[in-house]
This record gives sequence, structure tokens and C-alpha cells, in this order.
Amino acid sequence: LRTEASLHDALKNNEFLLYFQPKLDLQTGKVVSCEALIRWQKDGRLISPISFIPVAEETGIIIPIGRWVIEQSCKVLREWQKKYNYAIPIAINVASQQFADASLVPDIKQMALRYQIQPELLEIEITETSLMNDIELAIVKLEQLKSAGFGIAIDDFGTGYSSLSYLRHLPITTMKIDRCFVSDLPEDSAIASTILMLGKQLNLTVVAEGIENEQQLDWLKENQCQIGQGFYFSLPLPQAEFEALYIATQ
Ligand code: G
Ligand code: G
Ligand code: MN
Ligand code: NA
Repeated sequence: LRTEASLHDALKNNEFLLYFQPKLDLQTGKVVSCEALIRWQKDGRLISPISFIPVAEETGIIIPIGRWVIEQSCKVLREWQKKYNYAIPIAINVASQQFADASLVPDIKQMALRYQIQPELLEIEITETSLMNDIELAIVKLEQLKSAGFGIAIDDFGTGYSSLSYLRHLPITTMKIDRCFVSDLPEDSAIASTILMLGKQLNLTVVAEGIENEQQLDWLKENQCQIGQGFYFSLPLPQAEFEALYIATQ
């Protein structure tokens, strides 16, 4: 049962874990960073976030779950730093309600300090829709995160209703092309081309999500998309498997 009480127990019993999906430099083929994606390990099965994040958002328990994701990501960053002297950035997903909560920015700063993380290694992914809920507040919060050095990506870009005039004022570092536009490639490339052009003009890193085949990859490389992720390269992986893949591509 995906109830607030069961999610509370899951936190208490340490049943959440993070999977890591690699992001690759499309020109070199090397793994350069990753996206942390939460899973719930219950009775030997892995439960997808699709089936519990909505309940977590409705009930507010997304705040402590989100805090767990921030802390766990900082722990892993610290571990990579100590174990391998690696500096592999981790991107975490922040839900709308979590972004609106006053504790988000202090939590992130505090965890980075506690685990002695270079802020550049932690990237916050926020959907376009969350940002546009309250654009003035979003600008203030993103400014606080960016001035502290954290990376900021607009997730699922192109599916919300961004005002292009506001986009210019958002202190972001990265745009992620939503996977529905990547799945249209190479035949229908109008939206992907436009997002790449916009990213270039605004001096942002562009990440293509959901790359599933070679034809999509070839189009993205030819059109100077810098970074990509998708099942063509790798599913989200348990930590040890991600580390092995990272090492193999260096
Ligand atoms: O990894 P997967 O495809 O199963 O993720 C499904 C959805 O759950 C995606 O939209 C993803 O952004 C979201 N998601 C995964 N991990 C987290 C998380 O830690 N926090 C939030 N808020 N959403 C997450
Ligand atoms: O909403 P967000 O972009 O954070 O979603 C990330 C989710 O996308 C992850 O749960 C991951 O499993 C999924 N994903 C990653 N790569 C691919 C892909 O190539 N195809 C599809 N269909 N989903 C993907
Ligand atoms: Mn994401
Ligand atoms: Na996305």
C-alpha cells in the first residue's frame, strides 16, 4: 500500500535506495555525470517512484523523502571523492512541493557542508512546470542555489509553458530536452533543434534525455548536443554497477 504511513515506515526502515543513470559526453562517449533516481526496496521487490512520488507529494512526505535523497547523494559524492578521488556530478530530482518548501535551500547547503561536497558536484533538476508555478519565487530560490555554486537543470524542457522572456532571467546552468522530443528524432527534429539553438544562445549546457537508438544519437551529435542519457547507453543502475561503467569509459 502506497500510503503516507507506509512511506513513513519506509524512511524509518531505510528501504529507499538510489539508482544512477549515466550521462555521457556525446562527442567522447565518456560518462561525465549521472542522475540519481529513487527506488523503494520492499519485500525483495523494487518499487518505481512513479507509484509512490505522487502520493508522497499529495501527503507532504515528499519533504523528508527529498531530504533523504539530498543527504544520500552527498554521502555518495563524498564516498566517490574519498575512494577514487573522482569528481562525478550527481543530479537529483526536486518535486514541485519540495521546491516550494522553505527548507530546500538551507537543507542542500547544510548537507553539502556536512559532507564537504563541492557544490558544483550537486545539480538540482527541476521541471519546467514547477518553475513556472511561481516564477518570481523560482528566480529568488535559483539565485540562492546558483550563488552557492550548485548546478541547476530545467527537467523535461519543452513540455511545460515556459515564457521565453522569463527563461532569460532564470539562473539555470542546464536544459534537459524532454524525451518525447528525442523519440521524434531524426525524422521530426523541429523542437530538438529549437531547444539546442536556445541553449546555445543562452549559454546553457543541453542534455538530451531518453536516447534509445543510434539514429537519435547520430542526429544529436551532428547537431552539437553536448550531453545525453538514455536506455541506448544504460538503464539507471545500482551504485556499484554505475561505478564499474564509469571506470570502463574513462
Ligand atoms: O527512474 P524512473 O524512470 O522510474 O523515474 C520515474 C519518475 O520519478 C521520473 O519522473 C523521475 O523524475 C521521478 N523521480 C525519480 N527519483 C526521484 C526523486 O528522488 N525525487 C523526485 N521528486 N522524483 C524522482
Ligand atoms: O522525469 P525525469 O526526466 O527525471 O525521468 C527520468 C526517468 O526517465 C527515469 O526514471 C528513467 O528510468 C527514464 N528514462 C531514462 N532513459 C530513458 C529512455 O531512454 N527511455 C525511456 N522511455 N525512459 C528513460
Ligand atoms: Mn530528471
Ligand atoms: Na526529464
